[in-house]
Formats: sequence, C-alpha cells, structure tokens
Amino acid sequence: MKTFRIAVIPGDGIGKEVVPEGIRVLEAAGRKFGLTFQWDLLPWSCEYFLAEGRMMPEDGLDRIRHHDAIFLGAVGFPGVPDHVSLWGLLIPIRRGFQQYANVRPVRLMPGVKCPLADRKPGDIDFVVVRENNEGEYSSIGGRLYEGTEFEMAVQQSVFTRHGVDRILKYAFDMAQRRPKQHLTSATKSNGIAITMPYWDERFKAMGAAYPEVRTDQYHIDILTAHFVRNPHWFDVVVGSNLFGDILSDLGPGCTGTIAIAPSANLNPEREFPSMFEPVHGSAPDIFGKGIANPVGQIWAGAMMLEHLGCPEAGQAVLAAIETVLASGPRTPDMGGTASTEDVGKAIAQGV
Ligand code: GGG
Repeated sequence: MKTFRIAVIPGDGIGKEVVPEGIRVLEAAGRKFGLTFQWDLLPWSCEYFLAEGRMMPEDGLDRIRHHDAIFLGAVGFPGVPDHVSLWGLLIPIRRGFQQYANVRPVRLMPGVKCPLADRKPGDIDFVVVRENNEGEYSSIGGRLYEGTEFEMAVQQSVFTRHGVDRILKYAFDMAQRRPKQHLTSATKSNGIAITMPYWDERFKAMGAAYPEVRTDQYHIDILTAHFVRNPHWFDVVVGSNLFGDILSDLGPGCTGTIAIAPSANLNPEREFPSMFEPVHGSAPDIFGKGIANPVGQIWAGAMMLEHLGCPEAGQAVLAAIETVLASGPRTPDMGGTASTEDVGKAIAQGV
C-alpha cells in the first residue's frame, strides 16, 4: 500500500466546491489500486488574506516543500485585487518549486458539444505546454510620474537562456514521445522584436537535437485563428507564460468548455512538489450554488496520479470521466441539471 502526502489548497470560490469532488474520486481510485492519501488541508485564499494580510503564511512554501504533490482549486475573489491573490499564492508556489512546465491537455471528449462544426472525439487532441516561471509574468517595472499627465507604467518581460531552453527541451521531449511527433511554437516576433526572436532562435537551435520532431512556428495572432479553424493540426504547442495561458483557455473553448480542462504545474526534475489544478478560476458568479463542474479538478487529479507513478489509476479516472461525460449526469454549464456532488459521485463510482 503506497501512501501519498498531498497538500490541499481549495483556495477561493468554486475551488472549495470542486476540490472535495476531486478528493472523492482520488479516494475511490486509491481503494481500487491500493493507494492511500494523507490530505493536509490548507486554508490559504483571499479569505485568509482578508484575515491575515497575506495569501499564505510567510513560511508557507516550507510547510509544503516535502509533500508529494499539491492539489489546488482556484485563486481569486472579489474584494482582493486579482494580481494580489495571484502573486500572493499561485505564482510563489510555481516559482518557489520551479514548476516551470505548465502542461494543459486539450481534448474533444465524447458527449461534449463542440462549438466547431463537424468535429468528433479524436479529431482534437493536443497539449499546450506553457512556460510557467518567467516571460511576461515579471515583477520588474513600476509606475512613474503618478498623478500627472506624464503618468506611465512599465513592465519588463524576462526570457533567460536557462528558462527558455528548459521549457523548449521539455516540449521537444514530449513531442518526441507522442505518435505525431509534431511541435508548434507560439511567438510574436515581428512586433515584440527582442524577446520573441530570441525564443525563435532557441527553438531552432533546440530542434537540431530532435530531427524526428516536425516543427512549425506561428505568430500568436494567426495561431489563435488556426486553433479555431484547424485544431486538428496540433499535437504539442509550446508558448511563453502569457501566450501559453491564453492558448490553454482558447483550446478548451474550442473543444466545448474550459470547465473540464486540467492543468499540471510540473517540476520535471522532481526536486520539489508539483501542483495540479483545473485551468478555470474561482467563478464567483456561481459560487455557493453547488453547480460548478468538477471535471477539470478531477482530471487534474488523474494527472496527479500519473505524476505520482500510478498511471493505471490515472487512466481509470480518465476513463470514468469519459463515461460520465458521454452519458452521465451533467452540470448546468453542459446543459444538465446535476450538482457538483452528483457528477463527482458518478465519476467516483465509475473508477
Ligand atoms: N485554477 C486556476 C486558477 O485559479 N487560476 C487563476 C488565474 O487567474 N490564473 C492565472 C494564471 O494561471 O496565470
């Protein structure tokens, strides 16, 4: 019997509603596959901020440094500016634990209505690999001449050779392992004429070591159009922190709903814990109604099982998700009347 110690951060809004369903399903997988979990529940959130003046304790990272993984819901709630909550919790964890590869699968699932015409499950199945530690998410900058007509705000992007090369290597390795062996890079090298051509150069240089991987590069603007018109073209798509974030919302938008999209913030070297969360945010507009779709959180749990070295358990959770999406209860965002708990219980039963 393997036991895993998991730091659980439900966070804000519907994070508090979908995380328990993720745990329910992981417990079911544990019973079937001989795994046990020690869930260490942490109240770090906007509510915590309003009481304590910070999103997590000063020694927060030290408290979870030796856990096997982090299972997070969502961050952000009215009353705390979004940049304060994000930079107070999610970003320190991603950076402090060198979770530089944010892996976000985009798949058209059975039973999910695709907004694009004539697409069926199997037609769209790719992965967005987002650089997660630097790029446009930088705290270098500031405001000048505040309150005058010359007021300005400046923010630097940071693209280091170490940071760019390690995410490109991660993406090339992933593409090499997949049957299509195809990697697409997203930049904007005509307009952003220093950092983006640098990324393109490193992409080309890295590609020389992977002759079997077919590569292409697009400017982000036309790439978004291809996501909508030709999503079947893609296999692995790698982008900077901002572009990867945008593409990994657009992708699930093209395959039906962001509510079911999972995300793994990986420290591939396994020196630190990795973090698993749905792509969606805290959705304050539906919080408290018990109708949030828990599938993104549960799928993130399946990714966590794979990362913990339990691929069969992860596959069983994914298969149960597919069955329920195809013919089980649905939350209102997918046209049903089921509750968050109904969907969680149905998936847990199917594992
Ligand atoms: N579960 C993901 C979440 O809460 N996301 C909030 C958010 O705004 N994230 C921005 C980001 O991932 O960069």
